[in-house]
Amino acid sequence: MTVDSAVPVRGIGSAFEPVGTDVGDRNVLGRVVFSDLGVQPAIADGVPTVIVPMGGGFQEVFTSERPVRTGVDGRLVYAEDGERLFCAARIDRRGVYRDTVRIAYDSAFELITRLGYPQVLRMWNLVGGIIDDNADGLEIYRDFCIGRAEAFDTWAGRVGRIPAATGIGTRGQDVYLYFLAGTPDAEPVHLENPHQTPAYEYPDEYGPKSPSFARATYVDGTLYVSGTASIIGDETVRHGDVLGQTEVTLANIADLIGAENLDRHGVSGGFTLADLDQVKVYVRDAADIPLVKARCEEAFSPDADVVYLNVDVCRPDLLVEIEGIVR
Ligand code: 3EB
Repeated sequence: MTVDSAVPVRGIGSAFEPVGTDVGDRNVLGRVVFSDLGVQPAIADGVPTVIVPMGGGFQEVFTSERPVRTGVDGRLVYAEDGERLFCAARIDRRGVYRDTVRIAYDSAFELITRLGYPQVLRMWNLVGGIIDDNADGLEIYRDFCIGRAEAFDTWAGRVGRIPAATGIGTRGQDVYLYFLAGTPDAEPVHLENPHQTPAYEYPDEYGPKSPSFARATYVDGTLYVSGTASIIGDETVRHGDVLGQTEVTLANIADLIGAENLDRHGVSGGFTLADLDQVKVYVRDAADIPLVKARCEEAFSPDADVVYLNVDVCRPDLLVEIEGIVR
């Protein structure tokens, strides 16, 4: 695990580092601490800080080359550098999430448009009890997706298009949301995977409203790879086979970030799994982690930051999900 963040010439740097690593003289836009208990996002040591109940024992920091200004707006905490912004919120545990999720997303979109960062670049949605039922007997992930989709519908044309995201379980309750945004000139390119149905077009057998995310977003010379799972078309494949699911997931990412797919989206270059960094591997069953880890270590660079988190994935039949960043 490295403590020096890779900061691109423009855009947002990010790194995994030990919990409590000093901010030092870095310009930190945000800090996400992967811990045992979650805490309402707040400004701590001058930095928007979210503590999420996912285990892990590391922190993810987002940095800028420019001075940052932090703020609190209602339940949102944020920091901005004039070009890019980090924002976080928590939605407390409740019987039904849709209205509160919509309101949280509405508040976030209102904030970023008011501050001049309407381009949404990368979002993380950490959903406690993700595959449990809500008070109405609807799966909490599906409940969550309704509110999120309603907010994106409301703001269509005023905020940028739906970006890369992660939707994943936690070890707690509550929903944590954090995201990166940019000024109008950011020009993100949102990518799809030809082997996977776009999530926003999933049929309603997976829920009343389709999930709102792209498979990856390319911006500032950085490729943000969404949480990726063992899904071909819209169907989970390799049921009950964690190694098989890991294989399909890695193949999905390889196809997504390879030259052929980037070219299809007008992005030059092409990457392999060995180029992936700041990788999070989410594994449903703790006992599967050694097996998944052994396969991932073959695929990823020995220099990559890779963490393994034991949490539920957004479909009961998904055993593993993987995200990362390529610079
Ligand atoms: C999938 O491909 C797996 O709802 O934000 C991956 C990434 C998944 C993001 C989200 C869900 C989300 O459908 C699940």
